Parts: sequence; structure tokens; C-alpha cells
Amino acid sequence: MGHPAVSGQGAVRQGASRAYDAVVFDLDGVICHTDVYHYRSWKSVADELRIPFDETVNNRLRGVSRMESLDIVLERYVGEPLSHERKSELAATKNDRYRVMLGDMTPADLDPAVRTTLDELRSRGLKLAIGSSSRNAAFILERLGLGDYFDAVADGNHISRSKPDPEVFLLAAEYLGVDPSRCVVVEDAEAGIEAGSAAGMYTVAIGDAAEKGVGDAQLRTIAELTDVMARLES
Ligand code: B16
Ligand code: MG
Repeated sequence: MGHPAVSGQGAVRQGASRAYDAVVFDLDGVICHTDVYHYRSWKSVADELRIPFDETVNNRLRGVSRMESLDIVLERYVGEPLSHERKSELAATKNDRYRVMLGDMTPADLDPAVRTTLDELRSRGLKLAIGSSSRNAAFILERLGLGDYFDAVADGNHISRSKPDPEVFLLAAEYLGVDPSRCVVVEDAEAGIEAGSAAGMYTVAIGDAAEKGVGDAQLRTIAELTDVMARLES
């Protein structure tokens, strides 16, 4: 705790001088752009139910579990209440469509800047982990050629409470054997920044979360993370 937020792109809070031992990365929206696939697959389900679905709704799904995402999508549903079975069926349909898109990914879909940034942080002695709400995290990492890359992976299969609860990030720190206060978390979701903060981690926002100005620091691109880490160490 105790990481006051500052505004401005690429900003780092003043006077930060503590050392960090690890960086915990969110997956969807940070390491890869599977958020576009989430959008397309949720939209196809919403369209079939004649539910309005746009980027604003989609941004609320970032970092949120599949079933909680479905509840958000269904907020605008007009009709008879849906049974638990029907809801499970809709979530499964969405996931099947999403996995078809994931299946088409190859290591060529990994942004070279992500790989360079990860390698650079590792060469500085930092441990690297994933903290994702997704139950598809292992599959995504494998598709991107990162199956064995991270020192620890905590994902939606290991937790009972999704972001903004800190559980997934605390678990990642535990898997790494690093105190949460010595971890930096990189997130694209407001809920994820909230979770990182609740875990007592230094929070770095990118994408949608950076646009909203949340977090202790904001990035325009993932490559800026090496500078942020260097400034935190100086
Ligand atoms: P799945 P992250 C999250 O991943 C996504 O941002 C969120 O949109 C999705 O609903 C959630 O994973 C669950 O994903 O359906 O694959 O289990 O951003 O926490 O890496
Ligand atoms: Mg995300």
C-alpha cells in the first residue's frame, strides 16, 4: 500500500526509491491483444440476443471473470429472466468462439516490443509472473510461444475471486516467493489496477487504464516499462 497515484503519460510518482524484485503482468490487454477477440466473441453472443454491445461495455469486462462478464453483457437484455443453465450455455458459446480465435494465434502475434521488454527486465534480475483472470491463460501463453517463459503463472483457474479482488496478484507473489510490496503490477483494466493496489503492489497502467489516469504510473507503450523500472530503482 502507500503508492500515491500521479497523472500524465509515462509518469512515475515522485521520490520512489525502493527496490522491486518482480513484475506481475496482466495477460489480456498487456502481453497480448486478446481483448479484441473477447470483444468479437461477446458481441456475436450479444447480437444474437439483440443486446446493445459496444466498446464502453467491453471496457467494463476487462479483468473481470467470464460469468461476471456475462452478467454485465446481460444488463441490457430485455426478455424473460434466463436460467442458470441458459447462462452457462451462453458463456460456453462465447468461450468456444473465443478459443477458435485463440487457436489461430501464433508466436508471430507476440508484439516484439513485449518480448524485448520482458527480456530486458529479466536481464536486470527481476522475476516475471502472470496474474490473469483468464481460464485460458495457459493456452494463450502456449500459442504465443511463452508457455515456459514466466517464473510463475496465476490465473482464473487458481482463484475464487476475480479482480478487483487482489487474490490473483497475491497468489502470483506467493508462487514467486516475493513479498507483494516488492512487486510491480502492469494492468490495462481499472479493476486490475484496483486489485494490484489492494495487493500492496506498485501499479503501472497501460491502455484503457492509462487513458483513465489510474495507477501509480501510466505507460503509452509497453517499451516505456523499462524506463519506469529504471526510475523506480534509481
Ligand atoms: P476467460 P486478464 C481477463 O484476462 C479478461 O480481461 C476478461 O475480459 C475476461 O473475461 C477474463 O480474463 C476471463 O477470461 O473467459 O478466458 O476465462 O485481463 O485478467 O488477463
Ligand atoms: Mg487485462
